[in-house]
Amino acid sequence: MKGLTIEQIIHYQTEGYLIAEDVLTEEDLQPVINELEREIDRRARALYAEGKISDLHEDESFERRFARLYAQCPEIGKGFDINDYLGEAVFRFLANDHLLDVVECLLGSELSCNPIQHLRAKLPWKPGKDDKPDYFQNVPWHQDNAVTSADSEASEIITFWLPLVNATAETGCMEVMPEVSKLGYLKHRSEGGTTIVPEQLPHVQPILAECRKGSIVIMNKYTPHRGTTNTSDIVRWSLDLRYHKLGAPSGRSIHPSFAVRSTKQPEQLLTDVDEWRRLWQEARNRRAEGSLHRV
Ligand SMILES: O=C(O)CCC(=O)C(=O)O
Ligand SMILES: [Fe+2]
Repeated sequence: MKGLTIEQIIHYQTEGYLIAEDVLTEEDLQPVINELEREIDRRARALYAEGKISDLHEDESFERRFARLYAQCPEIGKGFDINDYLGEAVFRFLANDHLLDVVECLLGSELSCNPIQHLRAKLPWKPGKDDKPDYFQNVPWHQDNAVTSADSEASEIITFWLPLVNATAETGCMEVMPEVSKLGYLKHRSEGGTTIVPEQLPHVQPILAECRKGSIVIMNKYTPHRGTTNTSDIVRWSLDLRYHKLGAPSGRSIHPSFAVRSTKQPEQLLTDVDEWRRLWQEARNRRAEGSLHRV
């Protein structure tokens, strides 16, 4: 099945979210996982050489190794986001055909990759072990619209959240509020992590959006959602990507958007990873990071 069925599209339009099952194959995801494994290994060796970790855990799986290394030195997670390490496999994945066939069903054939995108390694967390789970890994109730600039008010920016391991109640998945997106933007506050103000948080039974590896949780920019904690002993790796129509404001114009699919202007497509890296480098050189949230 290419893209989404009409029933899935209607579900997304009415509920404000959709769990699209089995969109991505092993072949789609493995290059990204391989790249992350190489990056984890590179970081581990650098920290080992500096004497900051004593055990490389070379034989641990993708699902466990990062947690073992992090426990020895949290610095391993520093600057480990899509736009920081700028890996080629992730860049190629941003234009993955199976993924874009789904995006196209909701946004049409002229597509831009939105620069608000993250790689998350949600670490195992046991209640009582630490005071509070990390905010970036356990985001509270919010709408993604809260982290975009006002010039993108009219842009349809859609979130595609996909795990690289099975995301369950135990490993940590998304919780979403169905239908609430119809209310539009709710007021947020930024203290303690960008979140909907308690007075405006709707009293709606949330859906636990468990999502197997290969499936995707799709949400619109007004869908309230949060991340649940990871109480398992594996790392819940995920990517959250966003797309919008080519030419529409991205909500973060100081960072690079780029064309990933276009029948009208195919010459606009960005396929050169070095150009993508250059665009980010350029943006980084001029950005005033202080005003940005990471949700
Ligand atoms: O991965 C998570 O736990 C939260 C992700 C999120 O808020 C998003 O993808 O917009
Ligand atoms: Fe979000």
